[in-house]
Amino acid sequence: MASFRFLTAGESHGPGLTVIVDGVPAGLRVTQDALNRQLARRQLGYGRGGRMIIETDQATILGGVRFEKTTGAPIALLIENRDWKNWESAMASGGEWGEAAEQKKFMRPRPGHADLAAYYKYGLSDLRDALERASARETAARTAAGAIAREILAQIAGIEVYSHVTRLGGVDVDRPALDAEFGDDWQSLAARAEANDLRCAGSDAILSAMRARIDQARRDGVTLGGEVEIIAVGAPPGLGSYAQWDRRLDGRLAQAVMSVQAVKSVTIGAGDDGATRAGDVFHDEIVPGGLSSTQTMTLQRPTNRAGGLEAGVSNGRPVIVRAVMKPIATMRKALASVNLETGESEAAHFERSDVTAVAACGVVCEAMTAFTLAQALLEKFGEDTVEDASQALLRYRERLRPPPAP
Ligand code: EPS
Repeated sequence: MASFRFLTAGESHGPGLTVIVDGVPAGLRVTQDALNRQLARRQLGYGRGGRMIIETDQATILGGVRFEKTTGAPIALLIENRDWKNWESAMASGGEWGEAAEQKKFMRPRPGHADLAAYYKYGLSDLRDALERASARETAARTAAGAIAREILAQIAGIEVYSHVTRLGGVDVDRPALDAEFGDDWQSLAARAEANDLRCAGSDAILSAMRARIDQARRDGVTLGGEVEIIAVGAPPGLGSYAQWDRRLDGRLAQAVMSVQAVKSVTIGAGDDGATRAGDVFHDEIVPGGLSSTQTMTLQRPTNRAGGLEAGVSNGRPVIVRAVMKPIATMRKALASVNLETGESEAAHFERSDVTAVAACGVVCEAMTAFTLAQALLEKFGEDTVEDASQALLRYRERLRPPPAP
């Protein structure tokens, strides 16, 4: 089992979210600023709701880091909920059930959310207990853990993880146009996306259409989903393994990204096209890449339909994961539901929500992708110190030499 892992705890309207990130190699530079930068990215996005105005997420490091360097001990983080001050009586961990809790209680499950599942599973008499933990607020904690994973990737291997929104509420980017403009220059594409409130690299006309769609959904009291693409650049070949099902990196990435609240579909590379394209236009040919500066032959893969993964192993090309986020289940135009106390048909519970959070979902999916890749990197190159892992990666790159040209 990988040493690098994380656990989160905390409720959306409790005092805060906590994260323990375990198995972080010693000697990694980690600053509160780096964590907070990622948290701030997660809070942005056209279509977010009132909560993001209340919160300015900040991670406080409670252990595992001294003078900006990790010690090998578990890293403990706290992200306080500013909204807690409005919920102290309703969400208190001590004392007795009272008027405040009663007012916040609900028993009309929202279709698509955790409410009904939790009612069956945990026998709840207040569905708030489910809402509070299942809320996507928890993704702030994941983003903080992911920020540490990003440092592992960057400092050991120079790997960077980007994302951008490709579809939103039925408005799609012009993919051929993006491919023609950026090709494999993911950094520039991501920079374009990062500069706007949709985190989308599409044209101004597409951004306007997306914003209009969000405005209309807000007026209609409904929510919108979309698709994000996550790209990790710089991963060496050989992460993951085909030797056993649970070591396949594609499967591990899919699990990590699918676990993000509201994600309903995960694809690796052009995986969807596998249902329509013949093999000769689906796979990526292998061609000689000429001599390197050290006079050894290199190989090239002119296309990357595999999304950087073949047989569950990274192949040196950018790792590309796409995730579809469903529309958020909490809606002003509430769907039909049943009051679980009376058995009567009633509209589902509604409280403050986002019209869409696809832009934020991209940041969270980056975090989960970074976490999974960092886990695979540390498994292969050593989990104890950054120095050991970096040296092991250098030696590995030395032996990554294809046979000499005939
Ligand atoms: C979120 C915080 C939540 C929601 C949203 C995501 O805060 P609140 O419930 O106080 O508005 O805005 O989560 C959902 C809508 C949901 O259904 O899970 C956040 O921090 O991202």
